[in-house]
Amino acid sequence: WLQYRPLQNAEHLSTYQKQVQFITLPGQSATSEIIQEELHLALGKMLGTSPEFSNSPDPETTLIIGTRGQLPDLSARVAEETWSNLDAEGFIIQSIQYNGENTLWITGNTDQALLYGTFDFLKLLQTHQDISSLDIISIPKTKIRVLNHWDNPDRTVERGYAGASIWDWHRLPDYIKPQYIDYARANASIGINGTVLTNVNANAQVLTPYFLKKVAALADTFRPYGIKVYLTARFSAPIETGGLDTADPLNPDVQKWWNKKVNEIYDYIPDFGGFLVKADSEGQPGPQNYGLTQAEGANMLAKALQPHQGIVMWRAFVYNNETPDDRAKQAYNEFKPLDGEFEDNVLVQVKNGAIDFQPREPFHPLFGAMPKTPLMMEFQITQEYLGQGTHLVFLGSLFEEVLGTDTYAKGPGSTVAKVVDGSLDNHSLSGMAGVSNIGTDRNWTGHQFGQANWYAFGKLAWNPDEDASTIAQEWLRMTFGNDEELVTKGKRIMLQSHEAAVNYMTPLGLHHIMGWSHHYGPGPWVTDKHRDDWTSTYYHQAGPDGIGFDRTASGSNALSQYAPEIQQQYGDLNTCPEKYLLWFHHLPWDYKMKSGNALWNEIALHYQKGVDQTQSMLADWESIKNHVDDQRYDQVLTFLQIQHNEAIWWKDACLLYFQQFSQKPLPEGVPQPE
Ligand code: GCW
Repeated sequence: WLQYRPLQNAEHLSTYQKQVQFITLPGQSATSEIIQEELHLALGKMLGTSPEFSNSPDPETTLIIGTRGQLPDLSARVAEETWSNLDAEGFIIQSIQYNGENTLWITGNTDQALLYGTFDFLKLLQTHQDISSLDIISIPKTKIRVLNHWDNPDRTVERGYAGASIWDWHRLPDYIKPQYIDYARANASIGINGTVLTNVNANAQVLTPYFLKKVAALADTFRPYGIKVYLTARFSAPIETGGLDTADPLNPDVQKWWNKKVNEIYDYIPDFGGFLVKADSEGQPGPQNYGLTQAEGANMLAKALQPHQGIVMWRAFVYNNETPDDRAKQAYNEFKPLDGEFEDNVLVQVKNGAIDFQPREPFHPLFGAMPKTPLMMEFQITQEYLGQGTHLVFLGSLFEEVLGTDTYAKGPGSTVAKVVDGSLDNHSLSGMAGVSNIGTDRNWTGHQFGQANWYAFGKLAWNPDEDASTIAQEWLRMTFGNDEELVTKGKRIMLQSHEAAVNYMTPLGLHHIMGWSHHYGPGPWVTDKHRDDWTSTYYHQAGPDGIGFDRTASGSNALSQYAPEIQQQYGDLNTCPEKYLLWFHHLPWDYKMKSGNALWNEIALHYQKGVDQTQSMLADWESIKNHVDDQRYDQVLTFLQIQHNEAIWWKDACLLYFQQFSQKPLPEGVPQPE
């Protein structure tokens, strides 16, 4: 999206050229240099101009980019309260009269804010907006906006579908690949201010000096872009790399070891962000090994980081596959009682849903349930359960749906977004994490449209209330151009793509019926063949009597973990949104849906609809062929064809499998699989 496509004869060309002719940029920092370079690149490519830069405003100035401190005479134009609200990252873009000229002013309290403002200004030009009278104030609503790389030290990427890890550990610290710079530019342009470089499942070697030197080189590269680095910390590191015989968080030697380790990290990286931890989950060690709570584990690391202002992002993805209880309930049961017990520099990082990044899940019941603890959202940008590297699924819609849902934690209007941005419970620490889909693939994300998911994540982390449709449109304009037909059709493809995937994979609240372990393609017959608690019907519970997971009081009662309003709404078949029906209810095959159709028929029609939607996505893409360059056109086309064929595969496989229980014919309009 930083393509800076030439405007050629576009309507605004001459206005833009005039507005950027003389730029005042008083800053001297590395970040100021980046601003200047970005403007050179962007304005040269888009407008064919090479602006003149000066350090202080002169009479000809048309664009001023400076902080409050750098421009004392201008700063009085902004109210004291606004300056304070802007904090370190918020920016203003304003049209002003200056020396009798129509001048644009980009300002904020720091050079970092100016960089964000500059990218936003360039977005306005890229998307052909009127810039004659601007009055924009943009302040991020969350503090920590991070990518989570599931990148291993050997450069494999867990659930990565875009090639190897971009971190070329072997050549670091001496060789800084140009991709790192572009990575930093792309992230800064959407407000991402941190990156966890390593996989939550990675071993402890990432905390050894051998790696820390390399991490420091990346931190130095990213610093002027406002991006901090973080690392994953394996709980058993004191044993694995420290020579201790325990990792018990209450053992003073263990605490000492971590204090020392953290001090050492800060010697390498003075502004190190902190740790992301996966504990007591899927084989990872944790405080449970010592009979202790998640809070006791997190607090030990938090204490080590406190002197350096570092944070701990402690994942709530804690579950035990040997527990016969509903997996969807386990994180809540583990964490809810610990509310108030975490140190101030701990965020609990919660996946959007209680199972695992399914095509659609109701929001995680922890949101709204731990008012004394800052809860960080964890979205998955990489499409583990959503067609991986070949299906076009715009996740802006999924993120928007989750963030916009009301938890009722403090009455109506207590949306997940408000929990996450800290406003519901007055937390100053807040954040959003996105599991990265970036790799060494030439187009960064494997699928061209995977970039849109990275983009949407950044935008929604900055402002969790932004709408997916605006984001899609912006991204299309910057990535493919401003042709109206292209934008209209491209948007139509993107905005129906998530619903399409839900339809052809897991309609009406079905979940986790993907192929075992790899999670690609259908596999309702095998849920997890290595876990005896998860039988072949664990998640969908299909049998002759019907289908769906009863999570009401007559079943696992996971529903009781939500606020009473949600319990009532989702618990009652008349009001439960049909998109969550089989998540919460087990129903007979002939259960009558709102449409009047029997459940079996409705399931079949949803699968068919998903197939039809992929067909129309394909047709829309074909119809905009002449607006897209051949290379990108052909790749997306091929992937859409794969997606369409695989939607049929999903439909046929799931319907044939479920039909053995329903014993019913397919409804009209749904062809019998061959
Ligand atoms: O769903 C699972 C994934 C694992 C992942 C885990 C997690 C990083 O299949 O690959 O491990 O989630 O989020 O920890």
